[in-house]
Amino acid sequence: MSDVLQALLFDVDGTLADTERDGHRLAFNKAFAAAGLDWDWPVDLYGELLKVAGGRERIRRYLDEHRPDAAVSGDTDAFIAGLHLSKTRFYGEMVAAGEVPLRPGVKRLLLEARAAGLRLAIATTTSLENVTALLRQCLGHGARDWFEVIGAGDVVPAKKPAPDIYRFTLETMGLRPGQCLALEDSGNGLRAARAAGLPTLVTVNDYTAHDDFHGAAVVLDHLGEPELPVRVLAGDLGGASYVDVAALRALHARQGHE
Ligand code: XBP
Ligand code: MG
Repeated sequence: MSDVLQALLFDVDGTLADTERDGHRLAFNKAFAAAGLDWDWPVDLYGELLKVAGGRERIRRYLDEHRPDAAVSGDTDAFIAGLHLSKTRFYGEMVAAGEVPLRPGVKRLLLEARAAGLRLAIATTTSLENVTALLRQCLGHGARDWFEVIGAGDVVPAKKPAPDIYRFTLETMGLRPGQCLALEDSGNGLRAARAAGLPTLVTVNDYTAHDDFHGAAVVLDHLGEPELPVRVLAGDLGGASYVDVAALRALHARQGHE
């Protein structure tokens, strides 16, 4: 890859922030309770359900596999859409209350990347509404504009692990995959990015630590900070103890020689 690094494409859930266990999962449970359902997604079950990207898709899988006899009033699509709308409201409230924190190193790296003139974008399965709520709460009102493109949710037909959202984001920016680096946290996300041709840095979390990360440029526990060194789980960060723009440029350049 002889291209120079021009842009960083960020996943949101699990990558920018720890959104899943204490965010989305609890919001689903609140929506179930508000709908009068006796459903509850404990931490372990939610880990299994996370194999399905997308909230509506996840509810459908649960219904099919765990509640095949559930009496759903009316049309199943409408039932799922209604539950998911309620879940999104609860999630927005939790984000606005500061209950969904950014991961280590994320804010620092975004600020450094902006200062270095790297272009920024988001490519996510979740909704635009959820992304903007998170950016506003964690990074301030103007943060939406740090990102040239926010590829989110249903703007493409197929969610990750399909590459569609990354392709949409690249096309909108007018960039080739070799000019970019994707940042992901899950096997599904990595597959989506790689299928779009993107070199990919992975930061794992408790839910994704055992996913298949074959093909990642490097796999880390988090992005790190000067006082919080990273653990390199696979690949090579060139001796850097945390992820900064220099480490990303070097990582990107090395992808051409592997
Ligand atoms: C993220 C997801 C979801 C969110 C979805 O995948 O699949 O966890 O639960 O939020 P990725 P919605 O990080 O790979 O984009 O409920 O809005 O779909
Ligand atoms: Mg993710």
